[in-house]
Amino acid sequence: MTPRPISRRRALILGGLGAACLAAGTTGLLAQTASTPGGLLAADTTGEDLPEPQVLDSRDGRLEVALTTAAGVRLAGRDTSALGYNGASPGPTLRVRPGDELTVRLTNRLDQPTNLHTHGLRVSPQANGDNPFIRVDPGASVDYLYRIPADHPAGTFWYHPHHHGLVADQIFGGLAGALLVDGGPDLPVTADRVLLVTDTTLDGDGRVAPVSPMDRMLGRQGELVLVNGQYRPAIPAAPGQPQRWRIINGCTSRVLPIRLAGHQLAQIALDGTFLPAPAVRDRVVLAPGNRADVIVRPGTADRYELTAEAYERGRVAGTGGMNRGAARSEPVTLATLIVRGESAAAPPLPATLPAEAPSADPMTGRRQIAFQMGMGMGMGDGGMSFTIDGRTYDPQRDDQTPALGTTEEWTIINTSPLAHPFHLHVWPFTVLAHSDGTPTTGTPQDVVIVPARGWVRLRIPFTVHPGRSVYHCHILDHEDNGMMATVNVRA
Ligand SMILES: [Cu+2]
Repeated sequence: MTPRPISRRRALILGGLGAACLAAGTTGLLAQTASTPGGLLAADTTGEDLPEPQVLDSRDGRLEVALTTAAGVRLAGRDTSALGYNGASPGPTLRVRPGDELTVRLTNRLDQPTNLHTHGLRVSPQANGDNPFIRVDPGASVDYLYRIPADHPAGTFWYHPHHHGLVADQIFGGLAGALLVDGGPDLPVTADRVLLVTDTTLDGDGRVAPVSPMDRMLGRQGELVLVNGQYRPAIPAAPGQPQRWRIINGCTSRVLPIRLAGHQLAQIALDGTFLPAPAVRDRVVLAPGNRADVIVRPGTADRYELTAEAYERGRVAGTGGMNRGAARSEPVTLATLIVRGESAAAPPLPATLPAEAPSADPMTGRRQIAFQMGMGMGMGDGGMSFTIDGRTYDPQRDDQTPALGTTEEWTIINTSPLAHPFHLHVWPFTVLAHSDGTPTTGTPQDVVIVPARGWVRLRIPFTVHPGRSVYHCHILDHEDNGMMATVNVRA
């Protein structure tokens, strides 16, 4: 069977932002990009091979990296004024090993503050570690130092800005990169690929389109869904030669229910830690921030679409036409698997994987935490407030103060009509139960969807890394609007 060629000249109409698209907010980024939304984008790169971001590898226990944030990157095959690290979106892939020291000199060439979060890494939040309270002003540089513990799991993580109020704008603008911890078992694969999925909306001049108050309320979803900065790339493969795909949901608000036509996905890891055994699934659902490592075992020569199915996070039924809308994403094609060659059988999947043993420590504390949305004048965008336990984010306030060495059970309650993904920095959790009956993995993760008007129950070991950090909704528009709080783990 001969693979069908993919059209490189498929034109894509991007438009329909409409007159309601107001330049919300007053940030420099928005001021810079607020003009003529919509327009025609010729996506003539459709079918280009999946590009791999530059890889920066640690050597002799160290990786020293300089990352500069600036506008001006190639995205979807064209020159844009979107944002990148070292001139690229995504930024370079950082590869470290357990026990390494990673230093990052972050230089800010944006016209607004930024900083850096190493999403999922189990490293100290103190000083110049994974500290979300650090602010890097325009023109300034900050040196981060991350000491990767010797027992850190080998897996897939990512980095992105975390300056409160600008997180959604900057990730939607293009700032994200993969961060891999090497090690783990030898897997029967012939390729190991990063698939960092982001979404954004570009206008006809290659500028990131402004975002409406409604988009900020529901959580913005870009019209272009990119993999490693490319629009609908091709992923080459040979029959029976398995590949490891490290799929990272770097979208600002979009949930990705991922499916590969004609194939099942053998999930081997979630959020950077291995499952006990490959879980063979028809689809894998990733909230913003989640990662899944899967083994793909290519079938006979043909082309197969990798898609994200439709997903609805809920609906807001406001009064008088205000604040009413569905937080829904339509199905999109992410990439196409192009299989060429003679049919061949794939080697068997590994029977077991080095999953972490579940924590057996006794539960020493219980907390309830409520994600809430409410109507109120002057509160957030569209008159909607986004709170945790009735309060918006205050970096000065300690909201939770567990003691170092304890293990706690947290029940996250969602009183709102939208699902919100809960994310806790530094301290991964295992999910004990979901109100909607979603099966649990028994392994640690760092983002979990809290169903609309539902709850999740988590077990969180605070057994390493004293210090202050944050938990928040990973619909980053909600986080920027106040749906974030602090945790101070006291030594
Ligand atoms: Cu949310």
